[in-house]
Amino acid sequence: TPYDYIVVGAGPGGLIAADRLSEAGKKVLLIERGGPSLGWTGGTYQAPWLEGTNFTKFDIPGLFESMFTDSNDFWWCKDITTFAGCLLGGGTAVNGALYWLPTTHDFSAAAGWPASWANADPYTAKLSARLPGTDNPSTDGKRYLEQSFNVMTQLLTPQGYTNITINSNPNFKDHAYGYSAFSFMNGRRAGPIATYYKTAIARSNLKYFDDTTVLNVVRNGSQISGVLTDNPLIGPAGFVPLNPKGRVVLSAGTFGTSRILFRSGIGPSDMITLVQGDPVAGPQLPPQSQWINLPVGYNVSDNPSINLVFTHPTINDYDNWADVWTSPPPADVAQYLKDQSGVLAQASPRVNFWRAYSSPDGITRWLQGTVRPGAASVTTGYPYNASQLMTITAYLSTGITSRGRIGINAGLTATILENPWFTDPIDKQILLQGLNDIVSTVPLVPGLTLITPDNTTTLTTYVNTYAASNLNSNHWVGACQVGSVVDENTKVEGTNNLFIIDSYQIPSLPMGNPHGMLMSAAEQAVAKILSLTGGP
Ligand code: 6FA
Ligand code: ABL
Repeated sequence: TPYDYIVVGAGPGGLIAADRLSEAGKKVLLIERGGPSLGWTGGTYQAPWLEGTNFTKFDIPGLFESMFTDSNDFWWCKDITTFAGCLLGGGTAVNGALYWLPTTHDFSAAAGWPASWANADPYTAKLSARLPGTDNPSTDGKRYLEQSFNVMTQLLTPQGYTNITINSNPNFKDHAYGYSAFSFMNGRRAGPIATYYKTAIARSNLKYFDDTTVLNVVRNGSQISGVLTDNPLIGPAGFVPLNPKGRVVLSAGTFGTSRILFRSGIGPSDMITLVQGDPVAGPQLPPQSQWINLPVGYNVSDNPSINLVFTHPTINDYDNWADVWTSPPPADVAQYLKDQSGVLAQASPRVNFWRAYSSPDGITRWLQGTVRPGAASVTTGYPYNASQLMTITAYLSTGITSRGRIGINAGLTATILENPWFTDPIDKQILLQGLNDIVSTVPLVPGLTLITPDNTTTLTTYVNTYAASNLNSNHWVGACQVGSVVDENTKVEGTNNLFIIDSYQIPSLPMGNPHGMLMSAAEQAVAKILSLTGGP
C-alpha cells in the first residue's frame, strides 16, 4: 500500500513529524530501525528488581548513568562511531533528558536561520503544551541529592550569577543558574515518546514498523518513489512505495540521515563512491548522471565540553551511580515503585548555568555548565573521598565557530571524518577562559577541592592535552543554510519530495542541550511541509 508520507526514524524529529502528519489526516508510515524502549511501548529491558513491573531501564530517570556502564548496551547504534540511540525515541530514550525551551537567538539569522524561521514562539508553545518539562521531577515535589546546588550557589554568587527558574525565562542566559530541567513527566522518562508517539500510534492512518532499517530512498532523478528497507514484511523485497504526490521525511539523526542520503546518491562524490564500492549498497545507487552533489556531512558542529571534578564534604554522589542498575538502595526502589518519587525520579544533573563571553572576533560565545554528583573519571594525585565527587561539565555553546565533517567509511559505518572541536582557536580560548572563571571562586567555598585537574596540571595544560574524543558532547547538528543541503521548507535541494526533520537540519548549536530546541524546530518544519503545495 502506498503512503502519503514515509517518516524514517522514531527520534524526536521523526515522532513529531509522524504525529503532526497523521493528525492532519495523512496516511503515514513511520519506520524505526530499533525496537521498543519504555515499558508501555513494549520494552522489556529490566533488572531483576524490576520484574513484575512495567518499568524498563529507559523509563526510570535515575538509571540514566547506567547507560554508559552496562555491558548489554544494545540501544547504541553499532554502526555509528559516536553515541546514538537506535530504539524507539532515538537519543531521547537514553539521554540525560536535560530540556531547555529555545531562546530567541536559537532561531535567529545569527544562528544561521532564514528569516522565515525567526518566529519560533508559536511552535515552542505547541511543544511546551505537549511537554512542559520540569525542574522538580520527583512526584512528591521534593528535591533529592541536591547538595551540589548549595555548593554551586556559593561558587557562582560571588561571580555575579542569579538563581532563576531556567525555562521560565529562556532568554536569560548570562550569569544565570538554576535547577536542571528535564523532559520527564510523572517521575518517568517522557520526551517525545510519552507525548507525540502516544497520540500518533493511536491513529489508524499511521502505521509503525520497528526493527526495520531504511537503506536508501528510491528515486528517478529528483522524484522519490519510495524507500528500500531490510524488511521484506513491509513490502516486496523490502520496498515501500509513496503515493504519486507522496513525500519522504528523513529523521534518522545527523549520522543516520547523512548515510541514507549517501546511499541514495545524494552528497559529496567521495562518499557516494564509497557506497558504489559496497557489494550490497552499490547496485542500489542511481546512475552517476543522477547523483546530486550536496555538501552533506560538512559543517557539522558539536559542543566541545570539558569536565572539572571536585570533592566537597556535603556531597553524596550516590556511590557514583555505580550500583544503580545492579543493586540500588532498596528504600529508594520501594519509594520509586510506590509513586515514582525519590532519587530515582531524576537523572544525574542537578544544576545548570550559563554565561556569555564577548570574543576577539566580535562574536558572543556562551558557556553552559552542567553539574552532577559523581564523575565519569578521576585523574588526580590527591587522596580523595570517592563518595563526595561532583562534576562540572563546561560546554562551549552558541557562538561556537568550529566546524567538522562527518560521513561514512568503506564499511558504511557512519563516523567523524574531521573533528569539529577547537578548529577555531578562539573557541578553545573562550572555553579556557570560562573554566578559569568557574574555578576563580573555589577558595571562597569552604571544603571545595578541585581534584581533576590537580595542582600538578594547570587549566591551560589540561585543556591543551584533553583527549579529542572526550570533548564530544553528543550534540551533533548539521548545516542547512538555504541553498546548501535543504531549502527553507527543509526540502533536500535537487529533489521534489524529500525532506529532513532532525538534528541534521539545525544550522548551529542552540543555547542548551538540544532536544528541546530541535523539537520546536520539528514542529515548525512539519507545519511548513504541510502548507507546501503539491503534496498529498
Ligand atoms: N539532548 C538534550 O537535549 N539533553 C540531554 O540531556 C541529552 N543527553 C544526551 C545523552 O546523554 C546522550 C548519551 C546522547 C547520545 C545524546 C544526548 N542528547 C541530549 C542529544 C539528543 O538526544 C539528540 O540531539 C537528539 O536525540 C537528536 O535527535 P534526532 O531526531 O536528530 O536523532 P536521534 O538519533 O535521536 O533519532 C534518530 C532515530 O532514527 C533513531 O531512533 C534511530 O534508531 C533511527 N534511525 C537511524 N537510522 C535509521 C534507518 N536507516 N532506518 C530507520 N531508522 C533509523
Ligand atoms: C547531555 O546533553 C550530554 O549529551 C551527555 O553527554 C550528558 O551525560 C547528559 N546530557 C547529562 O548531562 C553525560 C553523563 O553524565 C556522563 O556520565 C557520561 O560520561 C557522558 O554523558 C558521556 O558523553
